[in-house]
Amino acid sequence: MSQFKFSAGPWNVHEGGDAFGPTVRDSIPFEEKVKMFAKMGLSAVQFHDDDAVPDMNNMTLDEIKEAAKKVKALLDQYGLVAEFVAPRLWEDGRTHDGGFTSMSETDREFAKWRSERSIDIANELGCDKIVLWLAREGTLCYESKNPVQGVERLIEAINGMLAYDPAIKVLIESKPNEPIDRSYCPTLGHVMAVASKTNDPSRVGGLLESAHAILAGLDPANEMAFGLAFDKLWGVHLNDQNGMKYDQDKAFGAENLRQSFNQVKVLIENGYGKKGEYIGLDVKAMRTQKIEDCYRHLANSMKVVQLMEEKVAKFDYALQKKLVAERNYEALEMYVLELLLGSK
Ligand code: GLO
Ligand code: MG
Repeated sequence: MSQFKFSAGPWNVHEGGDAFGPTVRDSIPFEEKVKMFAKMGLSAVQFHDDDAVPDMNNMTLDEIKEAAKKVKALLDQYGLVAEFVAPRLWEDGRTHDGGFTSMSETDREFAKWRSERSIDIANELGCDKIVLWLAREGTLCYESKNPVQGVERLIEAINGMLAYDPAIKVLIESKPNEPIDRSYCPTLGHVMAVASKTNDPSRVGGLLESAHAILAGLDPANEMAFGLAFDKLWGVHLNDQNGMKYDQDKAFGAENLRQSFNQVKVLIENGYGKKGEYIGLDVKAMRTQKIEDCYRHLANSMKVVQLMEEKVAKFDYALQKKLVAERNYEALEMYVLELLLGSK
């Protein structure tokens, strides 16, 4: 049994299409996924606004709320809750150049509209967290935007959301690149800085995804620690990533067990989860995977978290203290490796 509660999004069970080839698995209806999430022991579902209300651009506010209510009833039926809602600001024609930082005023208006509707949807789903994965907020062509104005526009957009709903919390999910080349919020440090400049910093925090830290050349556990030090790590997306290449969303621990151990360790040591935070899994099955095994990456990730929890419970803090006093870090490192390899 894990001490954590887990969440995942419907996009984590996907059809396997990539930039170079079509889908390889049939789509699974949303309700089927939710049912399976509950069966697997997940506690919450993460949503993009249009995962909850697919045709929202063509609906009135009342229609959007009505549709979201139905999704809430479905969650209730399976004993699940919504963790967050994220406005999808990267697919629509009006977000080609980013939403909040687009050079077009009409596009920025659309982004504002979508984020306010995301808040309405979150309220209907009974959650108070909005996640901003700023997919296209940055530049493909450096000279196309004024980078200072870009950051200011981002802060202005967040201020708008905070003013729209006095209870909502905004979590920025840092990512250095992909699909954008130069992102305005590449690391959790940037997220903390942006949060501090908003009108209500107490309601703006961060979500750290392991792969995004690795893409920035950083250690995910250290990025989490940075957010924890500010009391602003309000969400995580555990997964794994083989180096600084395209975003892979591999099962947690599949590439780097020591880094995975240290992520679980820093979360446990700092009481992550005690205020209701979830371990979000932002993992994708490999394209090779057949449909009958397309939830396996989620189950494997949960299992690795649990196995790492056991390793953390076994961690010999007295030995660590002694070896640190001796400055014998070779011995400490070897101890960690042996712990992970099962010989300690
Ligand atoms: C992509 C992101 C993405 C977000 C999701 C929620 O790189 O990790 O999956 O987490 O859209 O905002
Ligand atoms: Mg993510």
